Amino acid sequence: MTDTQSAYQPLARRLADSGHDVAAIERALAAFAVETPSWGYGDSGTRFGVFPQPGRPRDVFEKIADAAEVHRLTGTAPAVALHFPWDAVDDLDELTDQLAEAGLRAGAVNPNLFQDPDYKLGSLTNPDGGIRRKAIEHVLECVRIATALGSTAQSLWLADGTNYAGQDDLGARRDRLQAGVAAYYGALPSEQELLVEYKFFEPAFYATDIGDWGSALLLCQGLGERARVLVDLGHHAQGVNVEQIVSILAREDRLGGFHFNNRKYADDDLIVGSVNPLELFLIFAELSAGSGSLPRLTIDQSHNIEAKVEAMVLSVVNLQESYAKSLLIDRASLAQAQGDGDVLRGHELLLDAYNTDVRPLCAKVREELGAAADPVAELRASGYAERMARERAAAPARPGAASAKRPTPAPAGLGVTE
Ligand SMILES: [Mn+2]
Repeated sequence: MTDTQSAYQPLARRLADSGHDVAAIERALAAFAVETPSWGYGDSGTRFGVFPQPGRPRDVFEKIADAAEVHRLTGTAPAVALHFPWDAVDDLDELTDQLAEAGLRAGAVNPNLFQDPDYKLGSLTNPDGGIRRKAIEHVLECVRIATALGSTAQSLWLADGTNYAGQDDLGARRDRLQAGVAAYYGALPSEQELLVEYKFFEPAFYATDIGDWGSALLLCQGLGERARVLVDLGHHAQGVNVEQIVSILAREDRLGGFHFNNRKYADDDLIVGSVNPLELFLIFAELSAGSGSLPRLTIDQSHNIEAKVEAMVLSVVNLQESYAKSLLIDRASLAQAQGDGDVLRGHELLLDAYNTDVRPLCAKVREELGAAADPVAELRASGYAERMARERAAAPARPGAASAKRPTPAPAGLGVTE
């Protein structure tokens, strides 16, 4: 018996004895899919500094190779979210081919409306009509790129906002915002949806134009049914109940997806589940409660000191385990306890699922997918990071692709991630 089997069998027996359909849970886990972000593989840091890592990808093709390694190890990361112009290439067909060869697909396309010096006072909400038109041109270009790559979503994070009361007219900015996103939404082919992300502060420090889930939801409701809200776990004030936001948006059929990361203080972009694994579980508890169909699940991390591929693998594993735990919630007993007004029985049932060690179950499903029982250990044993460091140091960068390094030099901009 392998290590995986000897740990799995008693767990599976225990789950079956307590009434769980273990085969159905394993099917759901096998179908679970996460998008990893191209920008999470390259060098990034804080506004204080960036620590270049050996073997870091220099362009989107090398980022795709890293993403393929994450998928090989986890069996659960088949798509790569892309960001333009950071991932710009001369030939989009070449990018499509590279994704296919790597066994991956294009995830959401993310426009960049925060880095151009013209956007100092905003992009879609800028008081200058010429700059607003430039911003709209860029998002329309992203629609064309997504169409060429077969991507099915635009993922909009707008850094726009003001730093001082009186800097601009808040109502007029809202009007400009609505006009801008209407132009964006109106250009989408039917297979693409628009995901609208919100963030309460940074880089704007007084009033962010899409600052919370309510203003994002109102915007989406004004656009049409293919506009949905994207929840980034790092974009709320301390103590906000994110799982309740998830529940409300799902109820309204406006939950478009997630940017998973974790925070302790602000938008820290740390490894998923590293700070508050219970919050992550409670979010999955909401997602698993309904029809069972999941929205788009994307990782949004910017690693500073940690090894990038390893950090991404760990995040995917943490997502798998959190989702697996949410599938173990005894929903019938939970409904019974809630109906009875038994305050702590419901809480206890959630904690029963949360405290179950699902690692053997996830390992077994990963092995059946042809991935690794222990992805982090296998990554380390494989020597992938060292091999990339050698090969990429020896090989010239590929022509026709933008540099993986964010084009703004430190210190400006590097602390800003969406
Ligand atoms: Mn984000």
